[in-house]
Amino acid sequence: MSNGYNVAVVGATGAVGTKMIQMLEQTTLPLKKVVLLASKRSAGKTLQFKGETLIVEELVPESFEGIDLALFSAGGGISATFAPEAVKRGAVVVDNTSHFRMDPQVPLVVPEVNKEALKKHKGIIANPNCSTIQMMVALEPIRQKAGLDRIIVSTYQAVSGAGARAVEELKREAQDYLNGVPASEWQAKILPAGADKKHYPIAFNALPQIDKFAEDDYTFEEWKMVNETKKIMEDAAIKVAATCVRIPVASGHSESVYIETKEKISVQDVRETLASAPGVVLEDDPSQQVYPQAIECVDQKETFVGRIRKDLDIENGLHLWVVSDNLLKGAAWNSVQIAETLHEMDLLHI
Ligand code: NAP
Ligand code: 3JN
Repeated sequence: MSNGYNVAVVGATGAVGTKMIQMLEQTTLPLKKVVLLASKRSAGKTLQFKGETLIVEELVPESFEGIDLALFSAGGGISATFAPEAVKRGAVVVDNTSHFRMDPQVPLVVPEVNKEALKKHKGIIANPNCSTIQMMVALEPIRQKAGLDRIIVSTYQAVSGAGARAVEELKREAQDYLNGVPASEWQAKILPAGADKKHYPIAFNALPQIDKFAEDDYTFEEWKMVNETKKIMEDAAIKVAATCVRIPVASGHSESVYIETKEKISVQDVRETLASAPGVVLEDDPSQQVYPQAIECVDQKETFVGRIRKDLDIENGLHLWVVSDNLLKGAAWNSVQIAETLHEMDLLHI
């Protein structure tokens, strides 16, 4: 970097990419140039950056000539092909897809939790899955205090996690409902998983399937939460199980998280710990009906935690409600925050 970084956004027209642009507008990183990349379909479209009109370019390997930092969110296949091309040309890649997440050579980073892992990067850094990120931000401070033996999480995930077309699908179905069209006539094409055989309505529904089914009747989204948690926390022994559910919310993932700590910790201690934890906003006052809500976390960078209470039967068991903007902390903000952290640690180079 001479007088600012040249940054490429891959997948700039997508649900995550457009938020990446917003986060770059607010970043503390010194920027020289921002290059917006997408498929041939979107080449020539224009997008605004800090009041300037930028033209979207078609992604090709040469797009990365002179680029210092490349933020990828155009799907795993695109990252597999083009992230190495970017690194070859001297760029550091922060990848939002699952493609490199479990690669032992690639740090998987939530800055509030494991920024030290960045020191080992070899050009590519992986951004975890959105559902994992917010859970890590909420649980790491508790783990530091009392250890963590077990996590059982049920997610309530917003449709924007499945991309811009899924949001359109929710809006279309909601409009059909208001127009009196019976649900059997709605045209579900994307959810629960674009690549799967069957599609079901999401409006006024809850779908206990995110991504396709993998081993043991868990979905890939559920396995991501299990495997990524173990990698980020560097604890292969931690017990994790997840049930991931799509609900008709546009943005903001909510999670019901049950944990068993290794040591006893009071609810008051958990509240105090979380009140001062990085990236966490404590919203927990049942007497005043105060708790985190998806609608209120939209466009916020923090992770909101409430409904903290003891399990009724298990001595070291606790329940929490964890909410965050899936497109910001779950994706675009975590990526830009990784880049800012790399810069602060003088690691934004290969
Ligand atoms: P989206 O709204 O469907 O956007 C997809 C983006 O990828 C668009 O900009 C699209 O450009 C671009 N793209 C598609 N094919 C391309 C190609 N052949 N070459 C270049 N660009 C191409 O999807 P999204 O929700 O933003 O998600 C994108 C990816 O981000 C996902 O596949 C996933 O891997 C990752 N993601 C991660 C998280 C997380 O949990 N951290 C959350 C959501 C998504 P066009 O306009 O040209 O089609
Ligand atoms: O569905 C959600 O709420 C999060 C989706 C994330 C996602 C969507 C498509 C492909 C991912 C991801 O980040 O794990 C991927 C992927 O890259 O595998």
